[in-house]
Amino acid sequence: MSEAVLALGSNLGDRSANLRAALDLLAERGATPTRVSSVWETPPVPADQPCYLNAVVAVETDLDPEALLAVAKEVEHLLGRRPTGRWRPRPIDVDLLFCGEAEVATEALTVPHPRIAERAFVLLPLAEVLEGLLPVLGRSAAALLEGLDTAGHERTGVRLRTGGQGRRAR
Ligand code: A4P
Ligand code: MG
Repeated sequence: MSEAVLALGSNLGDRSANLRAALDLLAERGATPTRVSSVWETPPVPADQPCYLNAVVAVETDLDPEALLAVAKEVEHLLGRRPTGRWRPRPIDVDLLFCGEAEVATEALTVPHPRIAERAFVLLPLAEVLEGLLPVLGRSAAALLEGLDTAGHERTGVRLRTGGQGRRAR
């Protein structure tokens, strides 16, 4: 078993239900959530689309990075995501931030995710799940956040739970 860290984002449909359903579907497919961040409401990048709910989840898994990417894409498809182009609105986005200390650079997959350091919507929830130095990058999420614009990023009251009971709020 190793730990992977995933970023979830939703800006279409019932956004909090989409995040909860993603946790359940990941658990059913061998990526078991162990720690989950707050749910953050974040300004969209680029700005011409609805606001996002973002969260970060640590999972325990036996899946290798390529298999975990396949699971992430399957979960996106099951929750209604269809190809609309990069950075366009979606019911759910599941990105692999870290897979243990692995570094992957293929056409299909880059791990760690290449835009972690420039995305406040990733770093704010990530700082809640990984408090110390980040794998491979060797800096903390809090340190990477310094200098980034976090205006408009707010913790919501939405709660996600680990343990496959994510469909209902506590
Ligand atoms: N791919 C390569 N590496 C990875 C990885 N580590 N994790 C490939 C996931 N996928 C990875 O993905 C395009 C291709 O990237 C996949 O086929 C996979 O083989 P995608 O999900 O269609 O593209 P995307 O999500 O639109 O872009 P990207 O680059 O994955 O994510 P970004 O840069 O994070 O942008 N604004 C707010 N507020 N909140 C958001 O969550 N998300 C994006 C996505 C833009 N703006 C946002 C948010
Ligand atoms: Mg993505």
